[in-house]
Amino acid sequence: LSLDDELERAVAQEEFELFYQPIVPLEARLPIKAEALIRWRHPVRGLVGAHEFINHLEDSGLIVDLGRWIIKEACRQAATWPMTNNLAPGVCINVSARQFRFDDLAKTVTEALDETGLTPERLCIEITEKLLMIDSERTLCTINELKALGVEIAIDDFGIGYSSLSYIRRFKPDKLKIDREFVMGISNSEFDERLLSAIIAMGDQLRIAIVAEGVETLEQRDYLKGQHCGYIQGFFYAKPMEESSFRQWLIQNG
Ligand code: G
Ligand code: G
Ligand code: MN
Ligand code: NA
Repeated sequence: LSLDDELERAVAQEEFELFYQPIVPLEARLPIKAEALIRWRHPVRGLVGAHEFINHLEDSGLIVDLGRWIIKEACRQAATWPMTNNLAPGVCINVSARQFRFDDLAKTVTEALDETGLTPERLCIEITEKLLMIDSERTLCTINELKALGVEIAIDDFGIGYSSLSYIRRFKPDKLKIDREFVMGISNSEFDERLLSAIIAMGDQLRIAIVAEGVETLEQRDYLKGQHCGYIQGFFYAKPMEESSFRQWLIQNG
């Protein structure tokens, strides 16, 4: 069986599940968030990471139907998470170009919120800069519909590849997720540190929350905290984990 055939079978057999990685605020008055990351429980190969199949799901178009399931499943699970610090945790969902093009995302999201009772400000949709480059008229329209629902928009992998300030100007995201590549410069490159600090200052001026990704060390965490970065995500706090473990994590770390 080819990978594409296997994936089609896997969608039919519902072999996918969502893992969650904490996104931790560096200020107490902000809620904890979690990024939903898809995993494939393969009957023989075991747990398979998204990087091994996400492009195939995109190219074959399977991501459209599965994407609707991802949005509903993430909202359904997030709606049941316990409060931490009297704040309700939020959930961030990756959405790919094909979903923007071939699904009515505003409708899918509206249904998911209605069915699960999750309030819109607890949901964040992550998009990549690459998506913003293509089909930009339609993308802008969908993003504005999502914003009108009260859902947050984040630009993922910010800074690598396709960054342009015109995207920030045009799409006015609520959040920027700075790619790990920049975080890795902390303690190694003074230039990279200044660049990070400049991005954080820009976010502050524009009222755009900054999330630093791929934070692995105490030095990185401390630097980002010192610069008043809004949120950090990475192995320093936790790896992506199954939903029941994330629920435990919330209770222990909230
Ligand atoms: O979790 P992992 O490191 O395997 O993720 C690899 C890539 O797959 C990341 O770029 C991530 O954004 C993407 N990805 C993970 N889960 C999802 C998902 O549910 N939907 C989409 N569209 N992409 C995802
Ligand atoms: O492209 P995107 O940012 O959506 O990819 C998220 C993926 O990055 C997660 O699936 C996770 O496996 C990976 N990731 C998260 N935190 C870390 C980290 O601290 N270090 C490394 N190397 N990878 C990370
Ligand atoms: Mn992401
Ligand atoms: Na990213």
